[in-house]
Amino acid sequence: MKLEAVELIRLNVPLKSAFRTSFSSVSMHEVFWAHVITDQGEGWAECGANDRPDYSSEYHTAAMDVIKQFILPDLFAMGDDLTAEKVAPAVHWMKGHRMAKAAIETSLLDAQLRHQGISFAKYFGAVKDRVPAGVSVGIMDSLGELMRYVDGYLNEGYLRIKLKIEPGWDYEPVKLVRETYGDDLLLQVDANTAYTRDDFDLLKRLDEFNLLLIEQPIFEEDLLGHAKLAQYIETPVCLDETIISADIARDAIELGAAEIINIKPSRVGGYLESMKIHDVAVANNIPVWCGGMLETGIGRAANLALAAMPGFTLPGDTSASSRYFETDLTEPFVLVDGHVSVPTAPGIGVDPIPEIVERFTVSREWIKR
Ligand code: NPQ
Ligand code: MG
Repeated sequence: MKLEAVELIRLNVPLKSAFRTSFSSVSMHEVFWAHVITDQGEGWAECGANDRPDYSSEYHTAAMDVIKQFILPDLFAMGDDLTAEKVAPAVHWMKGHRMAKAAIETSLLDAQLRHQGISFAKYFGAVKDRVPAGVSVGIMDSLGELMRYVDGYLNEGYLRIKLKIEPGWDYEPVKLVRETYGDDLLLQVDANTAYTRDDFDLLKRLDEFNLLLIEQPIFEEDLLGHAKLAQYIETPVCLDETIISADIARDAIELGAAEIINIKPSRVGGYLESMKIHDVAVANNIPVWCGGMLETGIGRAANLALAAMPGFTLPGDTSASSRYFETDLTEPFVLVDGHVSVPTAPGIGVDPIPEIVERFTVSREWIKR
């Protein structure tokens, strides 16, 4: 295909309630979309970069700049030879910037598959038409507030609860949720790297609660530290921020640092790399689940297709649109019997709703070949 132009749309979408993790608390989803115009039609993707380099080293204005300055010139230069599968090799020379690369690769994959009449789910080899939904619950100001949210999500039918934790907000909230809802509740925690190698005894206390997993307990570059922790505690160690490629996934598994993997397409450079990580995990009998950022329907749709692949055996963070937003910018994804349906239409299978997009648009910028 030939890339004609790209529109970068900056959006600020208010969250229904503040989302607090060990590294930030946000009330606004500040994000941008890549909208590509090709000779085969249009494509859309949401970039996973936050407004600050807090989850990873990327942030949205930097990702937009690297797209404009380096990624697009390389892709424009490819003329008719461009395909979505050729993006990663073409920009491999560029160190990092995986969320920026993922946004462009995904929007081109969307254009390509819409043109071919193939859904993301079909392209990925999905085996489900709906996926079990978990929900990510932020750090709260009190245990009472936490229980109100957990109760609400369970009443909506979410099949798995993930609690954000940090030193000082870990043992007590986990204990209260476990004791309130019993041993059958699928319960896990996510530290977003908030602990250190000195906290292993603190983390071992959570073994009491039969958690599904503990996600990214320590520094994302500390593979050995996670391997040591996995030996020291019973709770399975799941990695998120650490796993930025299939090669690192393979090494983390071999070292025993990753007993479970959260596959997050924007973090690893896109859905093609995500498929490779899925295959590495399946080959090593490592369960995977689909992680998320705070995606609008444009990002959520693509994640659901990935989560329908056979190796995704644990509920992911593919919550309904209403978990985060009063109004989604596509047809909303809804929770039915604890599951969310996988889009079946070509490409990502959903379209932006123009009048809603307008409402949340901060800026639009065209880059032409
Ligand atoms: C995770 N996602 O699994 C990430 C954390 C995350 C759903 O927990 C702004 C502020 C955007 C905090 C995106 C979930 C964020 C954010 C993702 C935290 O680690
Ligand atoms: Mg995480």
